[in-house]
Amino acid sequence: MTQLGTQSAYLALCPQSLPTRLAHVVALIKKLGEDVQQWHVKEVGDGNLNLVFIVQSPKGSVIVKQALPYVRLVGDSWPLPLYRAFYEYHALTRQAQRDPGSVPEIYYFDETQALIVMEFFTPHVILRNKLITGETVEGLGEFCGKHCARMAFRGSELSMQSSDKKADVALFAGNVEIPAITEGLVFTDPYFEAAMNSHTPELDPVVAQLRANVDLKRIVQSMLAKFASNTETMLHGDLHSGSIMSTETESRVIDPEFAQYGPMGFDIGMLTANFLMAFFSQPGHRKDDLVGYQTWILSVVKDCFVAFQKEFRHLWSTERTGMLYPKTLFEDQGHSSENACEFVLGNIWTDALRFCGIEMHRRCLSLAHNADFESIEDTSVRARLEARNIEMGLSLILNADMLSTPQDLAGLARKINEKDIL
Ligand code: SR1
Ligand code: MG
Repeated sequence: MTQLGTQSAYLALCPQSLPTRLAHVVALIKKLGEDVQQWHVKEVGDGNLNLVFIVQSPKGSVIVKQALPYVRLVGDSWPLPLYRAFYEYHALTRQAQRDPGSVPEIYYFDETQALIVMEFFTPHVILRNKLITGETVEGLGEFCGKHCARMAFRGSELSMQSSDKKADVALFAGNVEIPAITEGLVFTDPYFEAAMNSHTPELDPVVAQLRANVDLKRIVQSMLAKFASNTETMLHGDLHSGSIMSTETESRVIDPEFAQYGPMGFDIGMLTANFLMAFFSQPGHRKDDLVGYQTWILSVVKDCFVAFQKEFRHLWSTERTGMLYPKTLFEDQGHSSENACEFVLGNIWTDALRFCGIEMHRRCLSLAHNADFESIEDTSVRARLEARNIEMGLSLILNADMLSTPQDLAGLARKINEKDIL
């Protein structure tokens, strides 16, 4: 599938050059037809890093995603390796095996051009936009929870043969700069005055108090150590509501270019943070049915964890073929492994809550804020809602082990949502 050696040097595409430059690609011709005059190209990349083109013809449509050699959000003062497309390609193939149908099908990959041609999900839209406009998605929590459980379990040595898993860890270990973005922007920068940080000005007192909390910094650094050194499964690495596309009834996961091997609680924790940020930001977006919509978002959070735990237990009993907690040591000795499974799930839960709290902080304090808060124009309203979000994050990081169930988590969010912090 790769065209290594047959392509000229990397050159960024543009809507005008794309049809001619990709006219030779058989996979595209199959999808769009060979008359490139009929290919309509639109650049739609609204993320922080890449070019994303929708290419449509009367015959069909595809997405062409191409990495840029720098961070798009910042510009060429922040170079970024093109090799992230290689890792995204490998992550997509593994996701497709581990949770079939959950991610776009790949039609073509060109390593030199750092581009992937893949399935265009339509009429799906980016979930974050739906959450801002107040739309519901049937089965969202269940889909997300199941997906995270399948990825966590099937990418680990609970399931994989150690030789395969270790080879995969080695492959993904070549990706240094992308995890470094997360290590800096997510785990470190929010907690001091880093150069690229920004926050809503009215939040100053809240931010000063947060940055003075040494216990908080210690715990967050311990989570960074886990993120950087615990390679128990392959992560999506950037699973937020901008990495999910949904219709009213179905959801899909996109954009795993931050994939790396890491701790099982990371993806579900990051995603939960994005649901909670949608929850806390709602008063900035609507008055009608505010409570009803916030209640729905919390039901998604609960459904997601419940589905994660259910699916994980199911995989534990049906697909535990790796070297971890082997049946030879439990069932074959007449010993139940249920307690062991609950122990593993308990660790994932507390890790997830802490990762969740950290993500809630970074999206208000570091680089790359999210539209949930950022699109609230009145900064005094925005700051009031962000202050609740920051307090929830703090509470999760400091007290993760005091929350036992998804209901406890939802209860805490409801309580903090009623507080006037600013
Ligand atoms: C410089 S990249 C900033 C953010 O965009 C990506 O989507 C990740 O969330 C990253 O942290
Ligand atoms: Mg992304």
